[in-house]
Amino acid sequence: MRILLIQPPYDLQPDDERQAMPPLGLAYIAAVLERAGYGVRILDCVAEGFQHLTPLADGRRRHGLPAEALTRVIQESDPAIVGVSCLFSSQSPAAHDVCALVKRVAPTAITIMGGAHPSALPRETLADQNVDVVALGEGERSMLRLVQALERGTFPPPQTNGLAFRDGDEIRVDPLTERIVEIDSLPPPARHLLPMRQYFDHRAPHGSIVKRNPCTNMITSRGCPAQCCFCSIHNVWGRKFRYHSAARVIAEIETLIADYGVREIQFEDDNLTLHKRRMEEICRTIVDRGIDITWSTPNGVAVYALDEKLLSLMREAGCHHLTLGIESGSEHTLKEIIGKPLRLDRVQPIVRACRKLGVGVSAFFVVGFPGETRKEMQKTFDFALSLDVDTLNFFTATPYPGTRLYQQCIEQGLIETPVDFARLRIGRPLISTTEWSAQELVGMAREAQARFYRRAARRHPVRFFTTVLNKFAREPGYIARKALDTIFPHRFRPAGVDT
Ligand code: B12
Repeated sequence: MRILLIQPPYDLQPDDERQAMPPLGLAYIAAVLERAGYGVRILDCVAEGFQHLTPLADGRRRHGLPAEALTRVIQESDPAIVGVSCLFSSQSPAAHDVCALVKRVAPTAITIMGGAHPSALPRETLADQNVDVVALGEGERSMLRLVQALERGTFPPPQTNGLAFRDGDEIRVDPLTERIVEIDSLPPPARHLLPMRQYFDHRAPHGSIVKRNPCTNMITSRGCPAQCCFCSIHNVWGRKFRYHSAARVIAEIETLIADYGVREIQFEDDNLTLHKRRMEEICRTIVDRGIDITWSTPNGVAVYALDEKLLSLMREAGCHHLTLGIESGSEHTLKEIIGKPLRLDRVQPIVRACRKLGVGVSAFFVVGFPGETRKEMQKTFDFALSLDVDTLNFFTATPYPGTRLYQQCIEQGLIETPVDFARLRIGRPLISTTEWSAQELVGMAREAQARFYRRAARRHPVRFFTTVLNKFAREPGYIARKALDTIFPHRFRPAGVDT
């Protein structure tokens, strides 16, 4: 059984930075398949086609291998099964194009798509005849079952838990109910199948705050119990927090150092520190063994899962930057609209503790939820600007499929249907209410962001310019746009342009 797993290209908005990092989901799946004796190839179109940008409509660009190069790999691999990852909705046009190409080049191959987007919308995904199967949520077991069944010439597999597929004229969806309880039972991600050297060379990891290279990513837990209305990750992992043991995390770090000379790690967990004792054990072991690693949390950590003692230990264990998902400066919005279990009075002490310890801090805020008033948004801007952080981001609420926000927007007719998934990006507001329009949100967020940049440049010039230079080295166009926005924040661009 020849199996090819593909990370499709990313579709970039006009001023997006290029990013390329190991597709850990495919690497976890490949490891399970290899352990069961199957030969697997992973093709990361983004890393392998890093220099390649194909223009699309609306000024967007497709970043990654062009169709001709992908065709060659499919021909060479002659796969029986092709797994395609579709982590975010905005990647779905590219993921469907990859499936179409597979069906043209290798018509007998079975295509299976997995990731956050198809997990939330299996029926819509299977409306495309080029997709044969959808994996719902974590894909290791479902993929293995599918491969084993196909090898025996059986389809659908006897156990369909976690799979969706066409059955005659019908679409069958069997939601994932049996999640992997002990995730340590999974082998470590098969990084040996990834072009690791290329990720290090491209230097385009998650966000630009990297202290040392080579830098790579890890994920040490699955599931987040919080019920934030805009977050879609429960479609992949569910809400129960499951985690790798401290010993397993340390072993993975040590392997990354030994095999690839890694010096920095970006933890992509949704709630890295939720299990405090585990986090303490990870940090203590790093310190006790003198493991030479620095790390950050670009996907965000929850303020409610941090305290000063833990922060101090994290700092000692190499943590140099934390991104805090605060979301709102209004208690009402946090509690009644978003549903995040965060008390705002906990935020300042955590930010101050980070400053005291020398840990850099970024903060994420989101405005523009249906039901949110201008006054509440103003509270968010004021609160955010009261924090002594290194970087601040104001995103506009984006209705990702499978979230309460998406459901609400569809039910109340707040977004256009059919939804244009390519436009589901955090800086591109789609929602307008009777109180404010999407276009106004862009202006408000941009004005607040500009105030932050101006203040940061005045108060902490060295810190500010180091951050800017860092980004400039990677994407000069991006910095030029941000500079213009800061100098002319009132200049209105059409709605849908990134803030
Ligand atoms: C790192 C990351 C990124 C990286 C890219 C990651 C990569 N190349 O692997 C970057 C920084 C580029 C990124 C960008 C964005 N991201 Co992002 N990202 C993540 C993050 C934090 C971790 C992904 C990860 O490594 N997971 C760990 C691995 C093990 O899990 P996995 O990849 O999901 O794979 C498992 C399953 O999904 C499934 N699976 C996945 N693929 C396949 C394929 C097959 C064949 C099968 C069978 C199964 C399968 O099985 C895997 C193993 O169990 C997730 C949140 C999260 N914790 O997962 C958000 C997440 C995927 N991102 C999200 C979003 C919204 C975005 C953006 C759109 C945000 C924005 N800026 O507007 C952008 C899109 C950029 C673009 N150009 O279009 C959302 C997706 C929601 C949606 N429906 O769109 C998520 C879920 C976050 C959230 N809380 O909602 N992101």
